[in-house]
Amino acid sequence: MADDCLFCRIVRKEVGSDIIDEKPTAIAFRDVSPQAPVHVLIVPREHIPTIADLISVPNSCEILSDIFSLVNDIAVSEGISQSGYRLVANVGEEAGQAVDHLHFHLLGGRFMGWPPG
Ligand code: DGP
Repeated sequence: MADDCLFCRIVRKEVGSDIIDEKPTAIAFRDVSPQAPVHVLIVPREHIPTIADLISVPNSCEILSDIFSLVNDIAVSEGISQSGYRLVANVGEEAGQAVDHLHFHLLGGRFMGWPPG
């Protein structure tokens, strides 16, 4: 845990968020600035800065299993498992990663394919 990390503070429930579901090593909450009708962030409880750092974490398999279980469960509960959804993880500044705590954006509920609708 990092004292000054926003998502660590959300995990510790020191900062309020709309938490949707939780697993032993990961939690899911709604993005404060949604880019789609469904926009959920799925984050490990442990402070892991990026995907690139995940490989050196001893329980990385358990964390990934919890994250992808949450993705599947939330896609069903939010009604986007059949229509489709996008799963995005930004890594680093150039990709637009603003919060240095690994997170997956689960986006759905609108057309995101090509050509734009
Ligand atoms: P990224 O740019 O990939 O690091 O995405 C960070 C996301 O975090 C961005 O879509 C907005 C979201 N966000 C920032 N601050 C908060 C917050 O305080 N609460 C919640 N729920 N989401 C936040």
